[in-house]
Amino acid sequence: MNKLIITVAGIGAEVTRKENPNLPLTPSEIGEEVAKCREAGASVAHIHARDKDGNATQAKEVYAEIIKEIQKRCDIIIQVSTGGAVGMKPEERIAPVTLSPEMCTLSTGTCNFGNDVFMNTAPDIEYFASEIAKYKVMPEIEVFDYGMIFNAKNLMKKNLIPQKVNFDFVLGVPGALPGTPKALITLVEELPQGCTWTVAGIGRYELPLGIMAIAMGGNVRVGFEDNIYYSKGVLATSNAQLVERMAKISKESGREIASPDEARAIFGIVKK
Ligand code: KMH
Ligand code: ZN
Repeated sequence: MNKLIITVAGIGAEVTRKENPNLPLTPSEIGEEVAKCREAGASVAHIHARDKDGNATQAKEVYAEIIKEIQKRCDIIIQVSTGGAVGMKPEERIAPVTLSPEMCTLSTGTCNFGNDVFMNTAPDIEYFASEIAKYKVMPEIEVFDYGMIFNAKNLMKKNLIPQKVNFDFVLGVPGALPGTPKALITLVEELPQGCTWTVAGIGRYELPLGIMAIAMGGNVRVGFEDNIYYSKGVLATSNAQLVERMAKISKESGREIASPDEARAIFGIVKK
């Protein structure tokens, strides 16, 4: 079994400080928080950006500032979001990819997202894939619903994405796949050969699905984008607290934690 790769998704596009006052929002807050998560065991940082009012933005300049604040503190793999927030246009969402970070996300289908719709039409997905390839960024495939893994396989057949990628199974978004063991196992059974996977359990599913992934040889994503609680009714004091718990469970189970360079080797990323 490979060492465990922990991704921290510490910002998100939807969560607010009203929901968890410990949410990092500015580039320097994000830089500090990500560095603490790196110390706690994270090797990938999934990044969203916020404007001065705390609203989601895909502005290249804000992402550039965040990347600078992270890189001056640590060597974590930076994975920018191309999902942005619901309602954003593809041309807006792709902006951070033009900074050529090491990784970015690529959602391969449309799904309900609470009361909203997270739109990813087939032409838009191909547009994202071609821009991601143009800027030599390693995509991570975000799967919220069952059909999305088959859409990703079709992109592979068309050589629009690499044959070896990491899949992130995002389970428990209201309106998409549930956060059940059955849903996770069903997706893992469809994983293309040579690919790796991560699970991002939403809300109360974060911990049990993370423990499953540790046991099954997958990887884990935690953080305020997915879950703001440490336990039922108790807010997490930081993203690092959530990372630290996963790292501890994994080590106690006999599975070591991958450093960013070890995660680069597992994902086939050449350090930039
Ligand atoms: N904010 C969600 C609608 C991604 O980062 O690639 C989409 C999202 C996916 O967060
Ligand atoms: Zn995201």
